[in-house]
Amino acid sequence: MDHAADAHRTDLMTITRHVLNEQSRNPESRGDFTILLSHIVLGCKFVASAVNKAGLAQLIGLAGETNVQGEEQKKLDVLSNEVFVKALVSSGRTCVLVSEEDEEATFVDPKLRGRYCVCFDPLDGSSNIDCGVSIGTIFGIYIIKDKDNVTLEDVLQPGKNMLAAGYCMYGSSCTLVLSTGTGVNGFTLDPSLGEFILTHPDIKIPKKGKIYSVNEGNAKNWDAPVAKFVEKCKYPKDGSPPRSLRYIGSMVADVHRTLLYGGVFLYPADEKNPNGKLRILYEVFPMSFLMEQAGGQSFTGKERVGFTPLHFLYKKKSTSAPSS
Ligand code: AHM
Ligand code: MG
Repeated sequence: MDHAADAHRTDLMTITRHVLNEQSRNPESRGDFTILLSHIVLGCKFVASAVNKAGLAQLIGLAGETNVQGEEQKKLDVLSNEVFVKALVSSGRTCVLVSEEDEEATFVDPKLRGRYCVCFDPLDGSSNIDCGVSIGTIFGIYIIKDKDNVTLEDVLQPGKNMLAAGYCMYGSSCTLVLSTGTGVNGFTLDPSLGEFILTHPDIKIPKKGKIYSVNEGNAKNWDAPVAKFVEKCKYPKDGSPPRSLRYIGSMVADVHRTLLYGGVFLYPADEKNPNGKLRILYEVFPMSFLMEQAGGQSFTGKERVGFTPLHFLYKKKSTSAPSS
């Protein structure tokens, strides 16, 4: 038996240990964030396991379909949403949740409320679910000033106010990438331990990248500056070699590759989607937070993403949370 190797494995930096270490540097910390994160991690493990079994368990396909036993099937994204909502509510650390799967925000029962607002896409990359291509969960976390009087206005904060963000990619390995505002770290799920282990400490996006990533099928609807930029990627005029095109169509996977290999990922606004296709609260803000924390940049085309005001999402009639 290789005792040296075993001893090495007992010194693994798990995600919980990592967050506890970060927490111990802040004397005011009460451990709430660590508890919240452990519930997010549980959700990710649950979804990772469901994604792995999807083909076998016939979890793929349309919601509402029945399986051979006559049981109603839940589509993976519906199941993932339920998993995260339950995990986040039961953490006792959230007061409001915004999910891509739910039309309305979920205001947590006053008895179970904590200080955090979590905006998330439980399973992004829906077009890739049924063919086994990488998909992922994206989340962004805000702190709410007054948890007992939380309203929708509290949720519609610009990305620069975000406290932490991350994603979990369910691909050839399951990788959770997290930033709490002091850099970006990547953790890979060790299935034999059931733990996320720090495998990518302090991720920095390479200064130069050779890849551009965009759905070029939309090119006919792009505006002139976007079309010109992509043209330059393919036909550079400065003598540099053309860039390679890589596009998965799962934002988590495309952003993950961009973080590790460098380059640019874009989903430009076009005639069909004047505000772009990606959802700002639970897709664009968290990913931009991570990009900037890794030394990269993120723009809407007009300004830094984190400074985008959310007035266009704000309906005058604000919905109040039920209070205690
Ligand atoms: P979804 O939330 O319905 O899964 O859509 C979001 C996804 C992103 O992951 C990805 O970047 C984009 O949609 C791909 O869109 P398209 O298929 O138009 O290229
Ligand atoms: Mg999505």
